[in-house]
Amino acid sequence: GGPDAGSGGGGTDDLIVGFSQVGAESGWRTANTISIQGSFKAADIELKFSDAQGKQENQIKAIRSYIQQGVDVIAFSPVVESGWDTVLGEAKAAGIPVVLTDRSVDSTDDTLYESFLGSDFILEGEKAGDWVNTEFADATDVKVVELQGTTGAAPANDRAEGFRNKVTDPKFDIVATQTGDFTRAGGKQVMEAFLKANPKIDLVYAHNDDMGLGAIEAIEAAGLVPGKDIKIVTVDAVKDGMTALAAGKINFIVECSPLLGDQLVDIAKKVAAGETVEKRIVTEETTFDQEQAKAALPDRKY
Ligand code: GYE
Repeated sequence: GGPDAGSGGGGTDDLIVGFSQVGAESGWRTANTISIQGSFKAADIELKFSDAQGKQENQIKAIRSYIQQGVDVIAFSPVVESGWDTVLGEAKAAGIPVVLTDRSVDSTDDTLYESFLGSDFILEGEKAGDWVNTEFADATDVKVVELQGTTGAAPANDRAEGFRNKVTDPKFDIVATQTGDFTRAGGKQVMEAFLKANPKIDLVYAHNDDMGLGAIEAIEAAGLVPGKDIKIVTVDAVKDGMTALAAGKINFIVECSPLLGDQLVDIAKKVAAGETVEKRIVTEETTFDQEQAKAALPDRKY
């Protein structure tokens, strides 16, 4: 319905959007879910929401069920980058526009989706790397361990790549790298193993705050002081991460914003109306050192 269609004539209130979320692995994810659900509610648009519990097969099932139900728009945050062409082809054949939210897919056919809304994860890894270069400017031998995100996920692949784009000086030695699945428990467990296997660790690069927080527990349990004996740089800047940064246990955080809800509503309305949208919409983000975290913390909403 156009402007004169009257109520019930195909306005926003008739739209139905299906969203498949990754899971509830981190503070970031929880904030992202709250943002998306809140924004659709505020816009009075029906949102069908499903939690894939970290499994691609569950997301594929959810997308197929949204196609079957004939929703107007499908949005999802892909658990991993690969393996989406078939199901996205099915959505396309059904004439349902798809919006990638937060994470991307590695499909070479970009007609399979309308837009990708989310952060530049390579840039985030590069920002972490820039900080490392400055922080260790005078050091000669720096042993680094890396806690990677979920294997095959865009932010894990890209944050690893961005970091390596910058941390190129041969004085840096990435002695261990392993996935902690973006969870606090995973970060703790992997860090415990790293500490046992490596007599000297100078720096932890964790792909998200939660794994960094888990690493802090492991470091303290080993009788070492996080932020001093072992420095820590993470990505996200959720409240628990910022609290640890302000307390001196983390040294630097690269922000990744989970507040994608309002932009997603806007994109969903446009693609449902057949309007073209930007193929790539990048989230704006900053970085925080310990003093900046202290200043930002009182107003931090998530
Ligand atoms: O950094 C991490 C979450 O895809 C950007 O997923 C997101 C990442 C975020 O589990 O905490």
